[in-house]
Amino acid sequence: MTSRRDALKLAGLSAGALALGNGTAAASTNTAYAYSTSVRHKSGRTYSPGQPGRDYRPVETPNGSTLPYTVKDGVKVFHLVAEEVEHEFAPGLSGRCWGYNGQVHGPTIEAVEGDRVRIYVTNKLIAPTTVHWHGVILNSGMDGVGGLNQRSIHPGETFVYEWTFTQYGTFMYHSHHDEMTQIAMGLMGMIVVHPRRPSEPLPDRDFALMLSTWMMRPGVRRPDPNEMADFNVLTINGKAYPGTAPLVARTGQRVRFRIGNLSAMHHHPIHLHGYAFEEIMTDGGLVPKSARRPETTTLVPVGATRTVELIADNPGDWAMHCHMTHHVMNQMGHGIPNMVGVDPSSFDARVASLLPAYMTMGQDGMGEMGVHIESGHMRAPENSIPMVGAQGPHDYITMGGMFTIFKVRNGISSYADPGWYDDPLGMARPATADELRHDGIDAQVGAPMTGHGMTKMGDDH
Ligand SMILES: [Cu+2]
Repeated sequence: MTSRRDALKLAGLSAGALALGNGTAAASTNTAYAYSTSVRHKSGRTYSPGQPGRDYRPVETPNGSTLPYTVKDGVKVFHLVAEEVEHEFAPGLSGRCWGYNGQVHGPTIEAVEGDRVRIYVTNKLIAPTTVHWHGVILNSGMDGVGGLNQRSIHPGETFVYEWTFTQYGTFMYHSHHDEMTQIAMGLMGMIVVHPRRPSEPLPDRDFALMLSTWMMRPGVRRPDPNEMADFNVLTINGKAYPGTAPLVARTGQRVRFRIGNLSAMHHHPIHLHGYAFEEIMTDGGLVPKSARRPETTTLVPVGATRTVELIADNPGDWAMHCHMTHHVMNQMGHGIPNMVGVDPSSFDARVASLLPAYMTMGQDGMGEMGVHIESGHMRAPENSIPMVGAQGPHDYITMGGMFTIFKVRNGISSYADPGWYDDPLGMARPATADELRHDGIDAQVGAPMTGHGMTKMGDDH
């Protein structure tokens, strides 16, 4: 399909694009690819560009978007712009991050197996960068590792990458220059490639979810890339709960979650309530049917994607979250002493003479902190969301971070947030005296709830 003339045209295009940048040195070294690759799939077939609706049902990126493209001479042309982005993690906390096309993280790149893609990358950052196409099998010169596969894209330059997708699945893209800084600042996104001839039933709802971790020191607007272990903002598609959009499906639909993880050092066991799902794909490819097993939690290691699927046959509001308990907290300080079971009243009274609004937090655990902060009893530093969750339909939801809600409803025609679920089958509630008597339950059993097991502050034991 690609003639010598087309190849020359490709070369001409890329040289033109490179000339847009500040540097011209790359032009002579990076145009060779146009001759060395063809528009043909590894099967030997040539495909026309995959079209949404005809060849695939588009994926949805909650709190994000899909990167638009144009088609030029049978090639899908995309443009990524790496730039600084003012990003809101959740109401009350925003930061100056790095992202693509005005977003943290970058938009999802979507294509179809056999598609030839050309991706321009413009660097509007203050530092050099590159883009690596994680999990995508392509020729070495397009792999995007700074120094190894190409020279870095300097500020102001536009580079061009081009290849044919010979596989399908869920992949990622991220900076591969000064990864420690640039990934910590947010330079990443998802890649979804649909099969040309699907061997699996097509999902009705298909969600792309990128997990990442940040250190946002209270009062500071820059994520801290130097942090190695202590991350206090944990996000799905760049959002910490209650900033995460709900995942909405209609009862009976086949639902797919494509979960990628580019955290600095944390693997995330993503747990879904109300369902067992099957892990059908990794970034390495399809899991053979005989190797799939039902799970309620899928461990998504750093630098990997896990794709799981279920039939949404259980209506309700279902928590979907990382099961690392500190990963469903917002901006918790981990350096504070353990206050559980400590009665701070005498200490509080003494401090109150100096600081009238002072309150020691944590004697009953951390659950009440978000309520105190939202109700104004406790003031949080500016631009911070310490321990904040959200008001739920029945009480305060004491979760933040890597938490979202899978909302399954009967007969809905819109995927807008349907509000809270009113369960017709009943809900947990206080037991009545009649019920306790009927079933022979002694509610007075056990340790008294106050005064026992509390340590007075200042005691040594
Ligand atoms: Cu986690």
